Amino acid sequence: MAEDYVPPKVWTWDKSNGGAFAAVNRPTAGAQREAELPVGEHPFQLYSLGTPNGQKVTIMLEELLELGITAAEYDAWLIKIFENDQFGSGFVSINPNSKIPAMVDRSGPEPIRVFESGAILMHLAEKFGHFLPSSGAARAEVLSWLFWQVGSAPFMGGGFGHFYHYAPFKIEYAIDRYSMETKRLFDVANNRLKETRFLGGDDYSIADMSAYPWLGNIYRGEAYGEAATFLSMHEYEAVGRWVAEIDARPGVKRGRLVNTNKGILERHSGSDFAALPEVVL
Ligand SMILES: N[C@@H](CCC(=O)N[C@@H](CS)C(=O)NCC(=O)O)C(=O)O
Repeated sequence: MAEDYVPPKVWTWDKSNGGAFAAVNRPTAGAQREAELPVGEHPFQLYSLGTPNGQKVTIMLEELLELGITAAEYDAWLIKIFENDQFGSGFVSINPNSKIPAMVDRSGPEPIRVFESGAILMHLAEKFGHFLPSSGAARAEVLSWLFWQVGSAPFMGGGFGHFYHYAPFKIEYAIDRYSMETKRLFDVANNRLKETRFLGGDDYSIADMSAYPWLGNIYRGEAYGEAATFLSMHEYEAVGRWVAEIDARPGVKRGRLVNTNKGILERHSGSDFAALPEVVL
C-alpha cells in the first residue's frame, strides 16, 4: 500500500489483491452456480457456519430448546464460505446477500426465508415469545442494543479484524481508525454493563445473544490473533463479567459448538452433542 496511491477515475476489480478473502469477495451479487440446499426434518432449517454471526442464531435456538421448546428443533447445515457455498443458487434464493446465517422457517403452511442475523433473532423471539419484551420501553431498549450490535459488527470485523489480522500488509491508518472504533464500541458496552446486568436491562435477551459472540471472542483472545492484548481488553471489566456469565449458560455452550470443527460440523439432533467430550461442552 503506497501512501501516494491516487484512486483512478473509475475503480476496476483487481482479482489478485492477495487478501485472505480474495477468492471469495467480488463486486457483484447473485448465484454463481446451481446448487440445491438440503432440507432436514425439523421446523427450522439453518444454513450457516460457526462464526460470531452464525453463533448468534445457534445460541438462540439452543436457548429456546433449553427452555423445553421442542418446536424450536432445527437442522444446522454447514455453509463453507471459503469454498463459496454462499453463492450456490439455493443459498442465494434464501439470502440474496450471500452471507451466513440464513434460515428457512418451515413450521407453517408456507416456508418463510429469513436472512440477516438480527432479523433471524427477532423472528424466533417473536415466534416463541422469549428473549424480547413484547412492548414498551423494555422492548425498545432490547431492539436498540440489538441494532447497535448489528450495525457496529462490520467496524469490528470488516474494519479492525480485517486490517489488523487478515490484510496481506499492515496499513497504520486503517488499523488506527478501526482500533479506535472497536475500543469505543467496547467502552459503550462496558459503560452500559456497569449499570445493568444485561445489555437490554435486567433480563438476558436477543441483544446479548447478538453482541456476545463478537465481544466475547475478542475479550477472551479468541479472535484476530493478539487482538485482546492489542486492544487492552483488561480495561473492560464489566464486559468481562457479562461474558463470563453468558459463557456459563448451557444453551450458549452448545450454540457456540454448532457448525464448527471444534464442535459439530452439522447439527440435526440434540444427541449430536453427545459425541463431544465433557471438557468441550
Ligand atoms: N449483516 C450480516 C452479516 C453476515 C456476515 O458477514 N456473514 C459472513 C460470515 S460472518 C459471511 O457469510 N461472509 C461470506 C462472504 O462475505 O462471502 C448478518 O448479521 O447476518
